[in-house]
Amino acid sequence: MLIHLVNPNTTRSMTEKAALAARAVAAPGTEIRADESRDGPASIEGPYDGALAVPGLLARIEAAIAAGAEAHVIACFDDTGLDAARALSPHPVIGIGEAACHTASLVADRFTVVTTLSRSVPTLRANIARYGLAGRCAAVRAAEVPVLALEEPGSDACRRISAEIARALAEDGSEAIVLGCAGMTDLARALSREHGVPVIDGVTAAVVMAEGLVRQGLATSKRGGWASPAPKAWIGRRLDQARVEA
Ligand code: 5HY
Repeated sequence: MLIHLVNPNTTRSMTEKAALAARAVAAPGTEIRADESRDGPASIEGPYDGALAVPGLLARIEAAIAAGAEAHVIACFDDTGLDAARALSPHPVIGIGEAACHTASLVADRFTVVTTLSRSVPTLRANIARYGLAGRCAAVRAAEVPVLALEEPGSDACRRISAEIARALAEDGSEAIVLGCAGMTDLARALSREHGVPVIDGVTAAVVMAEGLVRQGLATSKRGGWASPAPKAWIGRRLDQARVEA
């Protein structure tokens, strides 16, 4: 089985970190092919970055379909471009945010999401409501850590995230924590040991869900909003189509 893991931001080190986590949980017969957008922001922090990241993401989805991918994992906790990618691809598309929150709901009655910056919170809250999990998510908290601080060796990002988890467990009535950024994927096990609760990483959750859908022979229904894109007149440059590599 070939699963495409795509980072919608343009930071290669974050892609590689997510790919490592994906390969650690993938079944023996699963190949993970990881890439990142080639046109867009270095990190996604809020709706403006999220909107600008979508065309570059779709170009990578298109290229992966041509390369034989059987499912896609969008490795950004905002589930950037998830609906558009589900319309574009005939294969299952899983966002790490949706996967992580559903996984948390299977191991805890209430969970708290700990993400990076406050500007990311409204998008995550809206997604969680759309996924039907608002009643299970006690809070979405920001550790006030910029996304790219997670890529800086020696930053205090992990300490700040751990402190926010401690506050969540003390104040939210939560029984599990969801890490609200793909860049946190390498912190889940240590934070779970430190705090004694399940700490869910979306990359891991999404990969096993993608494998499960492929094994069941399931893919996105094309009857409604995720119907394949209709041909359309266009004016201006397109960044959503994979460039033919020179
Ligand atoms: C992510 N941004 O997972 C999100 C997290 C956030 O570039 N990768 C990003 O802060 O919204």
